[in-house]
Amino acid sequence: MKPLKINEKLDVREILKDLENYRPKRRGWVWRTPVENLKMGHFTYQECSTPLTNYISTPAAKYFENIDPQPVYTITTEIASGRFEDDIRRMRMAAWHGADHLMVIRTAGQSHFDGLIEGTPQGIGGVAITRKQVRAQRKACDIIEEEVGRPINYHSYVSGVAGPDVAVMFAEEGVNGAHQDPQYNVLYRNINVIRSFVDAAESKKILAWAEIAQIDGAHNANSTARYAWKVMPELMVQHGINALFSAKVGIKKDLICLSTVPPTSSPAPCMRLDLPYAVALRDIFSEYRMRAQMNTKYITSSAREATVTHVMNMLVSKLTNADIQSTITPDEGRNVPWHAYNIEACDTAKQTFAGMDGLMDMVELKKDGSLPLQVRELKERAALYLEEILATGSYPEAVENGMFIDSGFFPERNGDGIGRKVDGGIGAGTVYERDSDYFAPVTAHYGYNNVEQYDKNAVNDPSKLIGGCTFEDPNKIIYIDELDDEDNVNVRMDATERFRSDHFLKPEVEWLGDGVVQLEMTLPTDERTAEFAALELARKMNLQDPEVIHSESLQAAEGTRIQIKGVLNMEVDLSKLVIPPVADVISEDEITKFISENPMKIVAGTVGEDEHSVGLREIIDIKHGGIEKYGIEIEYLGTSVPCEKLIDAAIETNADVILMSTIISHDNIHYKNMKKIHELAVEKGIRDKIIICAGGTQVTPEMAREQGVDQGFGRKDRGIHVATYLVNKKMKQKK
Ligand code: Z98
Repeated sequence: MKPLKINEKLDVREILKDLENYRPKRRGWVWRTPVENLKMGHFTYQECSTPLTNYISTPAAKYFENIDPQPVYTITTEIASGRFEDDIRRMRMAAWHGADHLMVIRTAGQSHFDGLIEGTPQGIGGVAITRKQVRAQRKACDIIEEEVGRPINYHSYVSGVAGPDVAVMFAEEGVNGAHQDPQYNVLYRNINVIRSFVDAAESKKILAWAEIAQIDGAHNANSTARYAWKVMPELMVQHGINALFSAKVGIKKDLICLSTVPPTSSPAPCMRLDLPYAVALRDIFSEYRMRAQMNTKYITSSAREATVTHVMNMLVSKLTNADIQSTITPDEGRNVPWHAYNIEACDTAKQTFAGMDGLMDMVELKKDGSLPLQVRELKERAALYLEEILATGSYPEAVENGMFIDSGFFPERNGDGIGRKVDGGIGAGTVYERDSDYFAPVTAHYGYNNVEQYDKNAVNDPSKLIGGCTFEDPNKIIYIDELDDEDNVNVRMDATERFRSDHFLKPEVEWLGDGVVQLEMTLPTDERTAEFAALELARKMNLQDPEVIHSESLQAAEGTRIQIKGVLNMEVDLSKLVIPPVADVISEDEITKFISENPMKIVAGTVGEDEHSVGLREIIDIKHGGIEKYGIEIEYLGTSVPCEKLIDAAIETNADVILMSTIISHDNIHYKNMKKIHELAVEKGIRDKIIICAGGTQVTPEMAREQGVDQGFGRKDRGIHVATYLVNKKMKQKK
């Protein structure tokens, strides 16, 4: 595929073209490359990774030469709106904002599928994992990573009864990361425990071969248990079971990632509980990697609160050096996983870690006091938990006894654990012993495979007997394009084709042309009244299907903050849209340089009977970006300065510019004074030499020029606009 052009939309149809023959560029997970003492702008970073070639930095970067320091940690975002074709576009946005781990996963229960499905059906709240979608997205990642200049890890999950089939497909299609944890199947999807563990052995063997990084599912206990902070000992055991299982099957330890979430959130005293837990995990599992995520349980519809929680969680990540930082939960938890929130959360992570660069050089976790004591206590409780599993007999029996997700702080028990029968659940009784002549000529197959009888030399390479399986020879992969004539990407894209060109524009939050907009309003009433009033207002604004997505009381009677969403069924015809030219602004450096080479003197004052000096002072004064910061010399004459005095002062000081300000506008006095100053300058013979500028809230540039002054500046203009104008004008005069 052709490289992407920065200012051109990614062409999803191009991605879909000839997909049948597309082969991923590479296999395996890629960690970021740390760079020590990385110089960026005015600063040297201690804990950053290779910078991107193309990026969008956080908004305040404009004050720091637009640098975009990339943390050493992998940044994850989950993109699964249900339409993979729109997710591809969001993947590009996320990569530009610093995400290099793109997950297609949500809470929608995709692991309820019993087999591999094909085509591009639209998922509900998540994407059904099919080969076509995976291949199209990996292909998109292959070109997006070229554009941003950093490898992108593409991720989904190997869970459910179809886990091993999905694992094979992932290995074939160059997927780089996957959730895999048999305990997830057992506890949350009620899949038979024996079946889950047997399937997991097969899946993990394949993940190992394809060097796919694995994330476990232990954290789900935190979002499921009634008191999430009480399941910490159990969670350490869950991590242990999955991590050791994976290592024994052959996954490299640096690709085995524990999925951790902080067990509490403020207003709980979260640091006091979350930090010891994170430290205990890092201690016990020091050979493995950590994927830190937020706890969905505590995410409400407040974006502000979610962001604060996210940042506090990242402090824990920083203090305990988590390798992967997930950013999904602020929007996943709020149930508004839209483009903007995805990107916002990536920025939150990037901003936070850049800001915390070098922190560990200055602070360290205490080796005495409550922290190590709590860490030790958690480890002891976890060890006791393991002992009880052994005493019960086995893991399946412990599950049957409801030991897991019990919200007692072990060894305390609350009796509310999830119990699963050893011979119950989906797929029970479907595990069979291999026959004595069983043989599967495939690569990375778990367990004894009886190959000797066919060829002793093929013991470690059974697929040699058939000239390679799909792992060695991708041409053997059977690619099925679409199965459903109606629910497929072609039909969906045809329906929105109008918005794919540059001609028509409609707002979107997640799907092209979805028309959804979000509105924010404050209503001076109680919460319930406000919600219904807001819906009524939304209907008056012609929004279809309005819904309140957030409401927050400011005070029971005085006010409620409301966020609503709705569909705005309107579009803009871009061919008819009149866009005024961009106001030309010269860079601050250029202005400063020009002024240092061509000193400029200004006389300034408010004219006539006008005491309103604030506007003029703001244009002049350095604090808010006024023009004196460029080295322009200013003689401020004060307020209510007669027009004659401004002209005389300009002559006396040999000024280049008169800056007159006028707020009062009754009887058009502001324009009359402009005319007067212009005429006085003509009369005194200085009009050719002097630039006259007039500013004020009621000034429109055109009308000002009509009075004879050189330029007018209105409500929106700032120092930079005035300085740009003056420098441009002087440059022209010099020519
Ligand atoms: C996360 N944002 O962990 P279904 N397998 C495992 C999981 O943890 C998950 C799934 C499958 C969270 C998402 N995790 C929660 C081990 C989900 C999801 O189809 O929804 O069951 O698969 O990144």
